[in-house]
Amino acid sequence: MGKTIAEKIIKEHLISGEMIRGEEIGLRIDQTLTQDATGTMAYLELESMGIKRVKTELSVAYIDHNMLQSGFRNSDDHRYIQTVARKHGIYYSRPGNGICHQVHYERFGAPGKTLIGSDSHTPTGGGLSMLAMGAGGMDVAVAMGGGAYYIKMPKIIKINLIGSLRPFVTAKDIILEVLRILGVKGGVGSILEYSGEGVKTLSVPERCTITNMGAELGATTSIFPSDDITKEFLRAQKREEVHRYIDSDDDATYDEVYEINLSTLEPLLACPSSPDNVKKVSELAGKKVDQISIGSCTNSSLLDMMKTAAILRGNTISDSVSLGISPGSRQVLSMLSDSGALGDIIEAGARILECACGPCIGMGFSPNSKGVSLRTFNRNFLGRSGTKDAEVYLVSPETAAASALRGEITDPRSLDVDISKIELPKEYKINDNGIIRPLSLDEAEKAEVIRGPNIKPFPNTYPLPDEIKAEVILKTGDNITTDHIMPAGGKVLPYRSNIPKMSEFCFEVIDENFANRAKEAGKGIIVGGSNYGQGSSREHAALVPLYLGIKAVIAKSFARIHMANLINAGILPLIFNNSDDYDRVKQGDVLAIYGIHNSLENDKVFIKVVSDDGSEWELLTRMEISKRQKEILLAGGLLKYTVNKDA
Ligand code: MIC
Ligand code: SF4
Repeated sequence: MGKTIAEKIIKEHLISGEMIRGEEIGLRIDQTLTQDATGTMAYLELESMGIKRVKTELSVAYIDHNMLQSGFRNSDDHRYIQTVARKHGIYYSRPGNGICHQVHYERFGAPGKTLIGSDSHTPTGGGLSMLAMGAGGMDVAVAMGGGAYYIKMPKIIKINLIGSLRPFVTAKDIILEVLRILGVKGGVGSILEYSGEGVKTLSVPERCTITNMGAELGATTSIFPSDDITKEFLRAQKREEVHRYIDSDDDATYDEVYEINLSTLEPLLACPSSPDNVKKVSELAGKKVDQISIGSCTNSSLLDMMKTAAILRGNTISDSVSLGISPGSRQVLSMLSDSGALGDIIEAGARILECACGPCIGMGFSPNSKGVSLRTFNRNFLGRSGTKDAEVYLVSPETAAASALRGEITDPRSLDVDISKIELPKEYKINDNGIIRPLSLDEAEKAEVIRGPNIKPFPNTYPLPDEIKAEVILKTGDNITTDHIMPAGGKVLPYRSNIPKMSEFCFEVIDENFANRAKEAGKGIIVGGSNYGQGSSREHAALVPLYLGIKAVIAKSFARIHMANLINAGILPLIFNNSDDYDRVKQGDVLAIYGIHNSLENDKVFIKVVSDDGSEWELLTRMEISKRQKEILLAGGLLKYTVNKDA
């Protein structure tokens, strides 16, 4: 039987399990990446597992998230990552070299390879036909040590692209259209595979915009074929030798198929505060805008920046807006500068920010109170920008630049400028001196790993008990993101290596007293709605609740990476057997989860619920976890499981 692109790559890397939808499979991982905000934990975990040298073909540690370096904390963390990386055989991309996903597809990605990264937007590499997935730091550490990465064999959804984009309609509008159709839960348990004639009209950076934001569908990953366009991109990056052709077979079968006609698409935007709240730009045209930010791993490629520059050229931005631009990599910035396009952007009145995540993760450039901010990013979750009452819209660079000129949401098709001739360069400027190579084995032996005082040991994990009796400390609604659980931003990010300090901010955006209540109770349970834990891969969203005594999370459904992170931290994830029971459980109820060890046999878990009026009832929940994950829980988390297994 014919195979899809993803099935071909999975087959080549299959270590355990069968390629049957929903079954757990183990994959050999060729490449890993980490970024600094999740990296310190990942490397502490790598060291605790006793891994001396990485066993992957390539591992890279990027510094791109936490770049403010106010005080010693960030700098200490960067120095720790640099020294631990070099000693363990890992490349180190220095601060300023660019955003991990952008640099990775420019300089390291290769068609047909598997990549996991401690960042949920790792699927960006799918634009280069990699099987690239976001994972928790512990899973990345295990993969660096040569261990497999486990996922449930996903469904494969085909997105058939027909026609070609009209001027000022972009790759961002394609992925916003997919989000409009499928929603933020629509990709859960699936890989999205792009095919059709329309694919041939999209360059690698445009494909990467689409695969990047596939993360917002909850998808395991997204992938494009590897074709002549991929080859040409790699040639221009002087890396043609890593190219190979990969496409689906004609008789490949898909679980679902959607068709998008590129010729009829219009500029779109995602309204506050969810990436699937998609409308046409024309519907909101004229709305006053306070701030505009162009960048992030979704839209910071040279192509995005050149188009932005062409729209801004010879103009001045509106008095009422502040425009910030963060090129995705040093290669992009340097080429913008060489071509003169950077001058056009500066002359128009934009602020040039660092080649880093910056405003996307709330590291500065927060909007004013109740401000309207247009961002070319991938997430507009509540509070993520750093201003809780701001209205954040997600748009293409073209829409952003047009709106910056007028000071209001503007359909770029109304501009009197032609940007259709802007193309990718025939040769990129290659200078890899922002990447520091690992030490040789001999040198590594003697090299010291330098740790600053900000790095605190991570919390203790506990073997799964047979009974848990605890209060519901928090009940949340649907679609709770990891930004709700463990906010990021300039205030909290410096403590990513310090779980006790981070715990003060847990759930702060929706419930300021959560951390205190949890600490007072000593142990607790969280009840969530559907798609609990969507968004980032940050394992802090599990490690901090663990530190605060959370023993179990009961939800209608979980996001993939977060559920794995809970298990890796030794927290029991349970699913309501009947979603209506969610309404009956109240915050403050005391739950007795009993017979847990026996429940591991049949996956049914019974809970006695005692409400504050003294009434009692029985709640049925279930586990949707593999045999291996049960063993991880019994061992007290992935770290202990791995160390015990290798002992
Ligand atoms: C994000 O976009 O939310 C982040 C910040 O890149 C996270 C990683 C993190 O929390 O450090 C992600 O997407 O996984
Ligand atoms: Fe960085 Fe934003 Fe991309 Fe996350 S989504 S990796 S914060 S640019």
